[in-house]
Amino acid sequence: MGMKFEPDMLRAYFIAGTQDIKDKSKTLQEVAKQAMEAGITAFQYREKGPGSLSGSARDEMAADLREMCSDYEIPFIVDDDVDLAIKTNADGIHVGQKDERVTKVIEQVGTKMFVGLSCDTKEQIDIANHIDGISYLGSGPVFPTGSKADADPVIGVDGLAKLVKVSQLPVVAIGGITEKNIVELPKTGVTGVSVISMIAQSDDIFRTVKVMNDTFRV
Ligand code: TZP
Ligand code: MG
Repeated sequence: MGMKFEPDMLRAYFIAGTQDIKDKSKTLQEVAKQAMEAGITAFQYREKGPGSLSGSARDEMAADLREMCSDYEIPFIVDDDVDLAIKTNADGIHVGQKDERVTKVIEQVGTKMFVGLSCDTKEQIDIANHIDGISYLGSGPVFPTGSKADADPVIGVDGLAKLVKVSQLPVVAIGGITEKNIVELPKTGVTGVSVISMIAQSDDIFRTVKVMNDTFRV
């Protein structure tokens, strides 16, 4: 049984896989550890796309990151892969609209972990509102992103605010969030932000994570 979901976990949510570390003098473990030291509130392991690991290399990376999250007492969340999530005793699993259908994932993970779902339209949120077992929604991309080749169209700050209004679940913003544009997000009603490049390519992870926490601290 993993950590129980708390909306606070969405405040400074870091998503990363090996492919997101562009400066190859650093490892994902090193970047993730700095982010944890700096105070991220959740970590999602998303090993996907060109430059990503597979097989036993991925399993070993997942095990390392899982252990680090336990040490720092933040949830370890796995993107998409139910088997990897179960194998690593993840606290949560995040699924997209194109991934295995969320109701099936909820059945598979039972009460072992919490479930997050990506929703970019009002229709998707209307459906999610009626599914038992979803803890939070991720909505975006709010701004143009370079981290996801097949990203859906940008929804913008106003689009995000409209989605938050119809959601009965806490919403975390995603996509193209920077230390500059993050100031536009609290007014939309989101609980926090989830970022890849803002942390993975930061020149000062402590400053970056502080900006995230300061922007959303209640
Ligand atoms: N889903 C929608 S946008 C995105 C994902 C995984 C990428 C977010 O990365 P970044 O670097 O924070 O824009
Ligand atoms: Mg996905």
